[in-house]
Amino acid sequence: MGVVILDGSTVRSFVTDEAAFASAVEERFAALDLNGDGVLSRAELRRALETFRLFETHFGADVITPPAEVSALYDSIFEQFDTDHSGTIDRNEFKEEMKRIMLAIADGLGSSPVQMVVEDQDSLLQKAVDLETEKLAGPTGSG
Ligand SMILES: [Ca+2]
Repeated sequence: MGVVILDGSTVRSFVTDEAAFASAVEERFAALDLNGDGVLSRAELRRALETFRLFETHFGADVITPPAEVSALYDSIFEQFDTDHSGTIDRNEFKEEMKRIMLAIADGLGSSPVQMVVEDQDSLLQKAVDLETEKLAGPTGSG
């Protein structure tokens, strides 16, 4: 867990860097695909969302969301990912939806830098910051 400072343009330039974004999403997908069958099931997505601590962030730590409501939220998020309604999320669906989410985050951040707590070194926001740092370091920062 660490604190990163980023604004909308950090996130946006990460998402529009096709190669960097694709490889970060691919890594994320592989980590979430617990049984390695190449698609994400409802249970796998739910576990991922629990890891993101999405609801705590959105609703505040003090608010206890009723379990039925949480299940409904997980279901509705799953439906957003599963655009062809096959009952599973494939790599492409995952990538497209993550792109949409990241761009929504970018819009929300706007141009004023904010501090965010990143729970997980592998998070996409952390990768966005890493990429920007690399770019600022310039071509001399080969690695
Ligand atoms: Ca799977």
